[in-house]
Amino acid sequence: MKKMADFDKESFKTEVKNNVKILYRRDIEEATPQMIYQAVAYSVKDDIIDRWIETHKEYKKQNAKKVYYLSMEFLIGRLLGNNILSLGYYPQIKEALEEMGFDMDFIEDQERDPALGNGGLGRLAACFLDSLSTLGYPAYGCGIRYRYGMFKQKIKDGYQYEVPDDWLINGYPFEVKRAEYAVEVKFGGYVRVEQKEGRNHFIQEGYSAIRAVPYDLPVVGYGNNVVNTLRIWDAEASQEFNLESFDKGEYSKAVEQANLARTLVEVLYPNDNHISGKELRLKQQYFFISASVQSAILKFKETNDDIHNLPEKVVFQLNDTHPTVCVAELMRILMDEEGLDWDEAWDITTHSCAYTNHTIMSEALEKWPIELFSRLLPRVYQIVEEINRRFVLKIQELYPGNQDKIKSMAILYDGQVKMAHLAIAGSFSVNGVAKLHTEILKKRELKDFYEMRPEQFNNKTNGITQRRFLAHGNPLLAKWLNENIGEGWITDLSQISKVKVLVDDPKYQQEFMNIKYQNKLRLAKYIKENNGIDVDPDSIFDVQIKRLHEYKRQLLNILHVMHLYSELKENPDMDMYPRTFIFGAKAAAGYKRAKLTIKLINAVADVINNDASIEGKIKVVFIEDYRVSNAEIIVAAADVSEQISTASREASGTGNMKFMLNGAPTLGTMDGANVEIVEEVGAENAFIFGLSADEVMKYEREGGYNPWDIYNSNQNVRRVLTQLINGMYSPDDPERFRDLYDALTKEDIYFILKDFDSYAEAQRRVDAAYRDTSAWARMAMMNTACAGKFSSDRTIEEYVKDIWHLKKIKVDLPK
Ligand code: 26W
Repeated sequence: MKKMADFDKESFKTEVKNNVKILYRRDIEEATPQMIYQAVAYSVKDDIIDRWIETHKEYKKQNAKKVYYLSMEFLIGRLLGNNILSLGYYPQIKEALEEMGFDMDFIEDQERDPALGNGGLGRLAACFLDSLSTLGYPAYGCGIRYRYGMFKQKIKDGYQYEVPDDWLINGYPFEVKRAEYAVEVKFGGYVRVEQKEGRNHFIQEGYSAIRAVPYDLPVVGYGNNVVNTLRIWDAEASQEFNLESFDKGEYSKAVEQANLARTLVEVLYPNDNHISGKELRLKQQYFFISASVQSAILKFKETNDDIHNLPEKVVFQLNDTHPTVCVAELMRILMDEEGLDWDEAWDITTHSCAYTNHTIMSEALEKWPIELFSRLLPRVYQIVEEINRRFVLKIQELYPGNQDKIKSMAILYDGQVKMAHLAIAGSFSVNGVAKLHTEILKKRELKDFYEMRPEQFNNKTNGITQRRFLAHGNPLLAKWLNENIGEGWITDLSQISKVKVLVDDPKYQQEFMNIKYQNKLRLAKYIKENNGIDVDPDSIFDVQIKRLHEYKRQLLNILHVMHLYSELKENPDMDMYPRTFIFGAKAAAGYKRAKLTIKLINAVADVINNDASIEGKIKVVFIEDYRVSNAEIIVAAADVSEQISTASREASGTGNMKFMLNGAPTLGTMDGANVEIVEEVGAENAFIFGLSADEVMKYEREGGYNPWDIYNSNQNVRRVLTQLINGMYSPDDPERFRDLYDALTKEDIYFILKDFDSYAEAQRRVDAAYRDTSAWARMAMMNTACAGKFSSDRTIEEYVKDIWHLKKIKVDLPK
């Protein structure tokens, strides 16, 4: 076995050279940067493998309880840099590469972002895996190996175009194909009932079978030798069945299966907070769930012989409703394959599954037509029917004669399968992702369920991993922290509060702001290279990066920019601190209004950036293809964090936490985790504005408000609205932005006009505050110092304590 404990620079270099030869039949002098990256990655993987093996030996030895984090999305971002950091070799490898004539950042840049997720939910899953490994808890992430991940965004003429993300094109060095763990997943056909030994046996026949083949990715814990597994499933045609079909002359069936295998994992649905209702998506869901549950049970049986003990050794966490079919699939396996009766199986299932809700947006609540569901999953559907029948009986028992309760809680209703209801019925825990969000679930969205079983509900405020978003993304600040408060924060973020004693000291203030400045230079360079725009690093970097959605209100931000610009044009001597408004956002491909908002941002950027008369006081930048890797650069450079969703709509937000940690105060509404951020940092260190969640919800109960009242009474609002339709930002087509105008003036369901004045006023407070250099530095430092709560390590400890009940594992490397 390779010596694992310490790093040997010379043998590393030799290994890299060797890998180039083995992989590409080339000498290192002839290798492309991509080849070097691959060769380095394989060397690093070599080091990981031993730890990976040891970790799993330990799990087996201890017969440890594991969490299976079931998620359709894992937005892991690049792995090379992070893995090296976790192994503790970052400076050594950087040095070794330098000696070989390569720049570490440049090599890291060769890696394609594995973008197997849309946004918050997928990134949270990735942060959770990082924390689970670092804390030493046994865990599997289970997901899908999409052939194409989140699309790449190109901006042409101000419009978004989607380009397929062929992330596997060069091969992905960190994955390991585990063909030996392939399982079969069945779709369609019919169910035949057979009487045997006094009980019914349910046999699915005439189905299409797909081979689910796992690829494992290592999830490397920081400095502790623990390596968990992210298992992503690929689909292959089921060979045996194909031959059989061909024999029987069922050519179409065989071809059908081959096609299904090809299309099944082809692409990630790029919708965030909106269901597409497509058959293929339900297939994806069942595919990865059936495969994951099967493999979890096989693993369980390796070290346990009584299936009744499953809940003591296995917990399935459902990341939103997307994996909810898990409840019925587990029931199917326990009854049809393990031979348990209904009550035993139900008891095991409801002690093994737990559900996290990530959104209250009604468009995102998953429902499947019964016709589709039962055709695709005939046996699973029978089980859902029975779960529903029993669940409805229980409701009737509790609330005799109350039809409304059944209407609002049944799993099958109106010809649909309601996945959230199935998830709640089948889980022992239901959690929201921030305090406010959980309260809204209890009081409004899931009120009836909460009343029925209050003890089932709990809150787990989200978090982020400080290892990616500070240690890796902001190396200068990381170094400064290490020097001034020690390295403890890397694995215990509560220690970052030690920064508090430094916030009033001019020397530290200056150092802190100088680091911010360096990071702004790094971002300015990125923007110059990628957008061709010069930005002033002395201006305020005001950043809004997140998926584009109406409720997140990028439109409010850009309307305010338009307003500022008008003010400046009317009054050229207006005293304003130079500001760079930075946006980054992908819109779902079919989301017209979101795409139009991108066009508007770019149109406004075009006009403003090219108007020499304002002397660069305002710049607007739309960063193309916002993703995890550039997020790390952008977040580190931000002065202001825009978190401006309509109150009550953003379940938590996690970008808000990344900015806070990197010393950017929040400009935001009292929504999602912003509420807790303000609780931690103090209202004086944030810029809060707008309606509260209660106020928004009150308006909503009363049927909304009338935007024309604001139009008529507020000149500033009227001016920017008029600019939307008078061709100021679309001279070639004044009607271009009519849809945005209509959305705002007809209903304004996101309260953009309602919050406009309050937002503009908060922006003036930012402008004023930034001028006091020392006070601003203090505020920025306070944000960093108070971010301790928002580590995903804290979140994971809460999940472990309240839901998962796992034990920490120690992994020692053999000498
Ligand atoms: C079915 C289509 C679909 C796809 C994705 C529906 C819903 C989703 C997700 C729930 C959207 C999402 O990413 N939600 C975000 O989850 C984050 C992690 O908890 C929160 O921080 C965000 O507030 C929430 O919008």
